[in-house]
Amino acid sequence: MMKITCDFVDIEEEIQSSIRSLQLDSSENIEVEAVATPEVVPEEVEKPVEMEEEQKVDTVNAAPEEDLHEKEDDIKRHLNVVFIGHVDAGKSTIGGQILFLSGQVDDRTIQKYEKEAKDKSRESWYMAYIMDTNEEERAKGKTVEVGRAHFETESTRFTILDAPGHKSYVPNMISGASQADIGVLVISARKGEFETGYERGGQTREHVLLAKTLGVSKLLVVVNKMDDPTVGWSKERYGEIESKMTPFLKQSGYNVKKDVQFLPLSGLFGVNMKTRLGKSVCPWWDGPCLFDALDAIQIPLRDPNGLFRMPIMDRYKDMGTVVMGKIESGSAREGDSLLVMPNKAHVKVLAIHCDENKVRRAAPGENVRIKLSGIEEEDILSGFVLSSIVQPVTAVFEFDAQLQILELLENAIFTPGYKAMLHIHSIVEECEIVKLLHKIDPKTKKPLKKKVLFVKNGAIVVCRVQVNNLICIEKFSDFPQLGRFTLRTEGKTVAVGKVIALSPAGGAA
Ligand SMILES: Nc1nc2c(ncn2[C@@H]2O[C@H](COP(=O)(O)OP(=O)(O)OP(=O)(O)O)[C@@H](O)[C@H]2O)c(=O)[nH]1
Ligand SMILES: [Mg+2]
Repeated sequence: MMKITCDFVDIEEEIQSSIRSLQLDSSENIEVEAVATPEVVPEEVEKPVEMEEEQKVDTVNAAPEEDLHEKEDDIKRHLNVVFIGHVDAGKSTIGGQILFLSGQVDDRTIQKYEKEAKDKSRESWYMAYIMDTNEEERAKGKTVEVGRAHFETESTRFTILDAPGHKSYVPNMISGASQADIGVLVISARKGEFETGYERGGQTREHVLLAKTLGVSKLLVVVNKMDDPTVGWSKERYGEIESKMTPFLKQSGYNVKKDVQFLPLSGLFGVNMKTRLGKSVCPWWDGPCLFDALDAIQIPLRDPNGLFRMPIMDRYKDMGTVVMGKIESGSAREGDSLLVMPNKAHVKVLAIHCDENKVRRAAPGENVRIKLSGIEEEDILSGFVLSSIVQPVTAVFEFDAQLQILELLENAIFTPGYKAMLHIHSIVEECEIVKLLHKIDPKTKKPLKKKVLFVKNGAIVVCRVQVNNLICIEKFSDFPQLGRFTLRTEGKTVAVGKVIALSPAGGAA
């Protein structure tokens, strides 16, 4: 039987430490208004996990061995990379520069953007305009919606997800991070900017914590704006940022030696991006450039023969019904019969698109568009799951979860009756905590016998969660990508958790 591996072994341990550090700044008031993201909502993440889970063999969707080998030979690996970090750190600029350096944007377009940026008194934003495509984003110089683009290195096809850094758009950032395999954490080295990003009110910490929780297993920490006059490619400034970030990354659950790599960069001028830094610019840097570092990142292979699961992020009509999302488990092929859950609609796969290319098959981890027959677009909502017919995804109104409380709003008490927004794969749904079952000792990880009436910040608690609409989720131990979630209240992430038991609608718990 195939095994998959994943690194979300011990959520409580990982999160515990990150919380401690977040609590250092307990006054860090991360206010976030929920931004209307009706269609593009958090999706879950493919995950490399150290925990070994047995995957059930999907007899309906399992592709013949030779078929999939043939596929592995003929295409490059694919990785989704999310750009995260505090507002104005340079995420969109780096994204735009990547597209420019990979030949996808020509000089004339850049000149057009330079003019447009100048007209808006945002001269230095022209590179960001490649990623920030809507009027509001360009006028304010802030990403709102997660930007999406593609590029290739020697070994890998990358989908870039350019997340917004502004605190108002954290739900969109969650959406981007939850689709990603790896992250590029962008930090501005400019005097004062690193400090505001890192310290209270900054999004650097919240983004790191969310990324880890959402399954972003590897991070490249890009120290950007090294060209800035306040920095001048200073080794000391770079070292200061690395030494301040390292303990925090450790506390957030990242294995800094194995999973994190730092590198200096100038996104605006494209330095240390496609080619290595010249000694004349920066004599002290011996490491790789961004493209090489991205190319070298290894994440565990996914099992293409697992049960099929694809949370639906969006859908539209295009001479048929097309659904968009990331395949979290199994593979899809033209002609497959699948189920749209929870409405149990039998559908057939008519066509599959990866990026702009039509493909016959798509493997786990791919972001795809799938054309279906047997269902109308209006019968699908984002958050529905395209699933194998054999052992389809579970639809529930209620589930048990192990929760790590991060930081509740002031005066809030976490008791039965507590309401929050549940973000789990592409679902955003109001939920209520209906029962606190027991607490878990953070040290021994053992359940505590004492009856629990309420819990405080930092507690680990097993509780029952209820939602008003049927949702399709899985136990974390079966499909980590469909079983890990965040709870948010008034725009603030208050808890992270994993699903440990499901009460299937209409069935026994
Ligand atoms: N000097 C210098 N400025 C940079 C660099 N990268 C980005 N900037 C500037 O930083 C500002 C913000 O850049 P963006 O790319 O919009 O930043 P962002 O991280 O995408 O910001 P949000 O989307 O709002 O979170 C712009 O004025 C950029 O020109 C760099 O490497 N050097
Ligand atoms: Mg941006």
